[in-house]
Amino acid sequence: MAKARNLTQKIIAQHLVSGKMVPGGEIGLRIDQTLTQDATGTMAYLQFEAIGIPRVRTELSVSYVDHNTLQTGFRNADDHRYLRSIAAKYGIVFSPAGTGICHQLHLENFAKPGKTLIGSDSHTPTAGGVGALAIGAGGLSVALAMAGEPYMLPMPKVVRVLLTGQLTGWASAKDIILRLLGMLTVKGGVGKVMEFSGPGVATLTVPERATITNMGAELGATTSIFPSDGQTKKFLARMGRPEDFVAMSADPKATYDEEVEIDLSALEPLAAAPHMPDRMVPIRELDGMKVDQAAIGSCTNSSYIDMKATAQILKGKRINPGTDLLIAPGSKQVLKMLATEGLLDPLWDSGARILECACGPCIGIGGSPVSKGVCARTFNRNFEGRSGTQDAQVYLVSPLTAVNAALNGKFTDPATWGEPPVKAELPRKAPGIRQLFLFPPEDGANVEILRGPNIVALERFGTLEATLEGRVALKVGDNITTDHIMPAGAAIMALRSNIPAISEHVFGKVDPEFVGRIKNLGGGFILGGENYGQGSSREHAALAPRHLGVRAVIVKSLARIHRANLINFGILPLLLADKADYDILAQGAKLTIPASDLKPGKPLDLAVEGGKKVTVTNDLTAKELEIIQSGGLLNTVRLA
Ligand code: MIC
Ligand code: SF4
Repeated sequence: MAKARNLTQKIIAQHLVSGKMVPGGEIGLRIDQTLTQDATGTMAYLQFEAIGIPRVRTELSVSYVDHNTLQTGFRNADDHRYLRSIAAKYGIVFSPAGTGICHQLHLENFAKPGKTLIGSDSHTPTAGGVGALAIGAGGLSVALAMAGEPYMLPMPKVVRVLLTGQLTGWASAKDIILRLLGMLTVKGGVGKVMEFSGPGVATLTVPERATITNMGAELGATTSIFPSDGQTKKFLARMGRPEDFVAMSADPKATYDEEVEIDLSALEPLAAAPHMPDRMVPIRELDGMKVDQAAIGSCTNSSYIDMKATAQILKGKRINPGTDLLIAPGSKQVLKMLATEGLLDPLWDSGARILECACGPCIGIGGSPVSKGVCARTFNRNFEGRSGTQDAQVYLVSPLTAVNAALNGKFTDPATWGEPPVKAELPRKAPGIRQLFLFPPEDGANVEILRGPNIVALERFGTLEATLEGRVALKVGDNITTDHIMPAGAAIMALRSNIPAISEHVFGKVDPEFVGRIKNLGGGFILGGENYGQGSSREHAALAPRHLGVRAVIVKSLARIHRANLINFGILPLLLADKADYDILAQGAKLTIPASDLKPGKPLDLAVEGGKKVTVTNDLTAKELEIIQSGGLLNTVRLA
């Protein structure tokens, strides 16, 4: 009899191209679908072009424009035109600016139960809400998947997240994931898939599930997934694609590597306090704190049900005059449903600002709060300065909490909020927006690729030298995010397809002297703590440092996507064998790395100036080491 499998194992088994399903061991997965967004997409497609094949080899690839939609100047507009031409040439569906946020759109229009999806955005797991195995990755990894190459990753452990009971009162899906983050922390999910099961699952609609799988990214998890069941069937039917439904769940006797339990009945409205998504605090403990800005949107909480609840609460009311309220519906479909049902009026009449269906304030592209402003935002990340205001205090909350804060001008005890609105249901037949996507012609051979001056040709990196000598150019602490390494915001993100220009901003908010210093040193190393490189999938956080001459990062532990990006661009990810050595290595220390002695999984002694030595180890596979030795992944696969 076949072995009982959980849902994750089932989908992996169906897509396994190489390796064994033993946690930690390397596996290769056949990828059915890919998605990119514009901020990571330009680089991903430059890399895809360099691979040199005439058409994508996936079942479906979609290129969304949702991040850099402010377009102050020609740069982003040039990028978008390039993306549009690339899509037509290579057989990719194109979603123009303003259509919506990639994850919301993918969930509504393309995600399918049981399929594998990788996306050049860390919140790709949103599609786990319909039972897809959806993984965030760097742009080059996505380019390879579009070329039909298997996606390589360590076989994850599977954690059973057992949901019991049922949400009551003002508690909502966002509070489930905030609770899980509070329990497991921002590195608690590294190397793991969060698989949701138990009686509580059936009580959650697909948009609620997607809020949870979306923000599972903040656990550092490989992905998060819900079974495909009656709720999924209903969702897909209402989205006008009932044929995409297939029931998928764990076998009854399936086993898991770990288990955590959340009793939904015991949940109350929660927040993640500044400046980490795992700093869980009950809203009642924030009672009385003035809120300068509330914002509802982002790929975590911009669904129709989030917007409808917001409109219901705001109906006939005016928000507090001392508080701004920004609302960005996740897609034009959501917007159309609100319009059809007369739900835009309560939003407008309340004094809220309705923004374009895009990422916007979530990534510091507009909507920055006042100095030291306290924000109640329904987003997924509250890293310091990400809002565009360095000293803002961002609390991550549910839409229900955000709207109450906007009305009251402050956080208040949920016990005083009165009756919660009835949970919204999607309309029986949601209006279609399929005509907004640009589907590629059968043959793209004659399509011309249009590039503007902002799109700079890729650099070719050299092979790994036998010995690396240099200094620790920067020493940083734990939980350094890719937002720290390569800041976002409208001005810097406009440079995403110009590596020499964007490199001038590396670590700019952590140490403004860094770029000048590493240039003077002619390259060097970064010393970091635990969970280095968490957060965004932006490969620019590896590519730009490599451009500046960073050849190794030496850390206590690494986040999954950033680790892969370092390898992809030929930077050595070295792990301190003894974490206490972090304290003896100072910024400026001169190190010699005998790189030619490096063996997968084996310790290596680094010579420190002054006669000391520090032992590092690594978790590289033989293939990954080969990639680094070749100067990065592109050098190993280039045809063009
Ligand atoms: C983010 O939320 O940080 C982003 C912006 O969507 C990133 C991608 C990027 O940096 O372009 C992500 O989550 O991967
Ligand atoms: Fe966009 Fe924010 Fe989602 Fe990133 S987290 S994809 S910036 S909405």
